[in-house]
This record gives sequence, structure tokens and C-alpha cells, in this order.
Amino acid sequence: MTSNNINDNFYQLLREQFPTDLSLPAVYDDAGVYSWSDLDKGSAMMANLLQGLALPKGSRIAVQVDKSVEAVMLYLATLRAGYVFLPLNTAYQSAEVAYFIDNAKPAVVVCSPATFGWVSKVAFTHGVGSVFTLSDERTGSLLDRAAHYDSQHTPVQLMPDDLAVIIYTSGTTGRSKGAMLSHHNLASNAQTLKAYWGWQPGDVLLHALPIFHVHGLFVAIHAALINGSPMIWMKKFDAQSAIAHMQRATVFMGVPTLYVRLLAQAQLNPQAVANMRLFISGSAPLLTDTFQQWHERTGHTILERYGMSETIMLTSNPYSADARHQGANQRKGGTVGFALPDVELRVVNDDGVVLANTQTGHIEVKGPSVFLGYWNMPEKTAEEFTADGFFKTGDVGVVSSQGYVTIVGRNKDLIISGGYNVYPAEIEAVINKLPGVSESAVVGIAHADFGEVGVAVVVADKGAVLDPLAVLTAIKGELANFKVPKHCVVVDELPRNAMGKVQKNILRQQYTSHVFASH
Ligand code: MLC
Ligand code: AMP
Repeated sequence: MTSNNINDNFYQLLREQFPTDLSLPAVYDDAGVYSWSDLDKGSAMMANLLQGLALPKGSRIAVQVDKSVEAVMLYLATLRAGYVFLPLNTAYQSAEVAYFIDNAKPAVVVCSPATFGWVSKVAFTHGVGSVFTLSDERTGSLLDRAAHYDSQHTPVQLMPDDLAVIIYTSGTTGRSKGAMLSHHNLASNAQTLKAYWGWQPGDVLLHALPIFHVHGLFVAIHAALINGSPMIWMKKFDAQSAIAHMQRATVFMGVPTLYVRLLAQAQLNPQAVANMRLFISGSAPLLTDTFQQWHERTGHTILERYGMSETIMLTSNPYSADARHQGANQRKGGTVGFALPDVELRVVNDDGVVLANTQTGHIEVKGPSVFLGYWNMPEKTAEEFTADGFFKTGDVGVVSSQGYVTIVGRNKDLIISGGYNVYPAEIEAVINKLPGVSESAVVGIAHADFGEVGVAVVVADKGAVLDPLAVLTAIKGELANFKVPKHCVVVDELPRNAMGKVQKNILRQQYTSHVFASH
């Protein structure tokens, strides 16, 4: 990997783009305004605190906290100190957190004061050295301790391939895998998106996504920081407030559910978005209906892009004329646009033979933002890469003669619900352990708000009687709430093909028609 940076610490690159006047606003929060100096000094103090713990190089800092600007400082502090940030969805329950802690063996865990009881128990049981708390109201032991540290900090010297973040993604078989992303992965993608999306002086990002996944943490926050642009910060998405904030914002990023909810607001009209320059959608398929309605209601054309935790962003519809594609500048609904300038994207058949444009197959990618591999899972990593170094995305797609990529399906058994990934295998494993359950199949069906939601189809043990609601209640404590199927049905048997494999397509058809007929 080549690099011209004297220090390949990604924070250094971000810091160089901060405005010269550090007293300017960097984040507008409900509670007040944070300046660029606040971000720099707050993250310096936390970085000094972390370094004061004298942790070994590459130590993981696992963080499960509510969205706050201080949580962003903690992320930046971890980068500065050269440790590895491990963000965890706040919806994860103790069994899930225990798995991540056991797998990643973090040296430090930061959790919310409200969850300290059970998180610290899990952490200390797994040998974690330090557990701090951080609330979304500027309180917690992390801030108390960091207050004693210096507000100057020089980012630790790093190499481009040094690890910056581990993001866990669930798997089609068994447990989650930690995708290892380097400082170079983060830096290259942030720079590419800054140029491709035409970030400019005066831009203001409306940040409404959670910050424990790639979309909210990397795509959104990196974009603002690397452009020296302020963010309007929403702790939680709410359609009415988001529209009100658009008076002062220029860029918005959302999963399709956010666009669906915004469209349901009567006050969404061209005046409300007159200040906006760009609307970006990703993480899940944007229905062409939503794309068209948005254009009719606002006059704006949503720019849809596609990425993964393992790769950050891979493709994007053009913001402006793309010289690589005869100056095409059209954002096409139903497509995820062109491979980004430094991404090689190809479509292959089942035998790995590269297909021509307009032929459908498996999407494989190579590029500077593609991850280093799965944490402590070399065999899994080897399986997911081809001999010539392409990553197998698990998505099925087609590239048009003009170069537009369309995702037509997935060859991984995955449900994307409101932008969150839900792997049926994980849910089925939990359901199958319940008393009286013989087997189960979880399938995704269309849903007006979340795009897709899970339905659990369960078979009882011989002689046992199962209450569908009791099944859902029983798994609620075990799984993050967004993973819990929205509906459960008990059946006599699951449909199987001649090989004995459950025919999920049949279940999907069967339940789509009646379960959510009212939506
Ligand atoms: C919440 N609920 C969901 C859900 N979110 N159910 C299914 N799918 C979801 N995504 C359920 C809760 O379990 C709860 O049910 C009820 O809805 C209310 O919870 P809530 O927290 O009040 O929901 P709400 O705030 O309305 O959240 C909806 C949402 C949120 C769409 C705002 O899910 C969200 O922020 N999604 C964005 C996800 C995201 O950032 N993805 C990026 C991944 S990165 P109950 O029964 O418990 O009351 C990636 C790569 C890439 O994919 O390309 O970007
Ligand atoms: P995650 O593992 O959470 O990073 O999710 C990555 C997956 O989200 C991809 O492999 C795709 O299946 C899906 N995805 C992301 N963006 C899009 C999009 N714009 N359209 C369709 N699917 C998408």
C-alpha cells in the first residue's frame, strides 16, 4: 500500500481539513453548539486518557452508548491514540454483547450509565480491564476521568494498514464476524466521496442516523469532518424535526425508511428543502416509487449509493457529470449508480467466470476501502475473497451497458429492515432453542415502513402447543429489538425441496399476501 502521508493516522487527515478558525461551529446539538476546537480538545483529552491506560498496540475499545457528540469524540480519540474502535448497536442485548466481547477481547468497554450494571458484569467476566460510562447528556465516568487530562494530543504515528475499526456484521451461518477496517480504508473512502459528491464550502450535514454502523459513523461523519463542514445533530430521527432542520442544512443522508417517513409529512415541499443541495440514500434498496415521489414533492433527485460494512462505499449514482461514463450525470432510480472511481466491480457467474455487462450474477469488488479480513477468522476471510483478491459481496446484480449497477437480489439469506441487517439463521437458532419448538424458518416480507420485516414460521414438537406471541416474547430478551420478527405463525411443517432444503421463497409468497395486508 502506498501513501504520501507522513502520518497515516486517519485523524491527522481529518484534522488538516478543520477550518483555520477553530471557534467556528462544528456540531449544532439540541444542547448547544460544539466548536471545532471542542471536537479537537475533547478527543485529545480522551485520547490521553486511553493512552494513559498503557494498553498494548491494537487494543480494542468497545463502545455501546447512545448517540452523542461526546461519542464522536471518543471515536476520534480512539483513532488518535491508535487503538481500534468497536461500535455496538445500543439495541444489542446481553447475550449479543457477551459474544462480541468474548470474540474481540476489548481492553476497554464504554457503555451507558443505564446499562452499566449488566454490561460491566459481562465485561469483567470476560477479563476486560476498564469499563467507563458515557451518557448522551454529557455525563459518565469517561468524561469525569478525561477531564483530568491534557487537551493537546499528537496523533500516534501509524502505517496505512494499521487497524482503525472493527465492525461486526452478522453471518448467514452462525455468529457475527468482525470486519477489520484500516486507517487507509477509512481515509481513501472519505476522500473519494468528498470529491464524488461535490462537497463544497458552505455545506451543512443534517445527521439523523445512528452512529454505530457504517452509514452514520463513516459515510456521514467522515464526509462532514473531511470537508470541514458543520453538522446539525439529531439524537434520533424524527421526520418533522428533520424537515425543520432542512432550512439550515444542505446535505442529508438516510436509509429508505427515513425517506418514506419524510414523505408522509404534509410540510415536505420545495420551500422546506430550498436550502438543500443533496439527498443521499443507502443501506437498503430505495423503491423507485419513493425515488419518484421524492422528486415530485421536492424537485430533488435522490442519489442512491451502495456499500457494506466490509467495504465502505462501493458505488454511487453521479452527483455531476462522470467523465468515465461519457459524462453521464443522471441519477437513475432503482440503480446504485457507477462503481466509485477507485473501485473495481465485476459480476461473475456461479463458476466465477466474469460476465459481460447486462448479464446478472454475483457482485465482486476490489479497492482501497475493502477491509483487511474478519477478526480472528482467517478461514472465513479466505472463503470470502477470490484468488485474485476480489471480495465476494453476496449481492446479486447487473451492470448496464452504460455502467449503472443494479442490485437485483442477494445470495446471502439476509433481511434488511429499516436499514439494519437481520440474518434469519441467527433468529432461527434462538427460536429453535425454545421449549416445544421443533424447527423454524424466518423470512423477510415487504413492509411499507421498514422495507422488509421478518416473519417467523415455527413448527412445534410433536404433542407440544405453541403460542406464536409467546415465541416472540421469549426471544425479545435474547435479541436486539429490530431483529425480532414482527409476526409469528405456527405451522405443521415447513415446505422443503427434494434435497430437504426449506423453500423460503414459498413461505415468503405465502405470508406476504396476508400477514401485512393492512400496510
Ligand atoms: C426500530 N424497530 C425496528 C427497526 N427500528 N424494527 C425493524 N427494523 C428496524 N430498523 C422497532 C423496534 O424494535 C421497536 O419495536 C419499534 O420499532 C420502535 O423502536 P424505535 O427505536 O422507536 O424505532 P425508530 O426510532 O422509529 O427507528 C426506526 C429507524 C431506525 C428507521 C429510524 O431503525 C434507524 O435509525 N435505522 C437506520 C439503520 C442504519 O443506520 N443502518 C445503516 C447500516 S450500515 P418494539 O416492538 O421493540 O417496540 C450499512 C452499510 C451501508 O448498511 O451501505 O450503509
Ligand atoms: P451491512 O453489512 O450492514 O454493511 O449491509 C451491507 C448490505 O446492505 C449490502 O451487502 C447490500 O445487500 C445492502 N445494501 C447497501 N446499500 C444498498 C442499496 N443502496 N441498495 C440495495 N442494497 C444495499
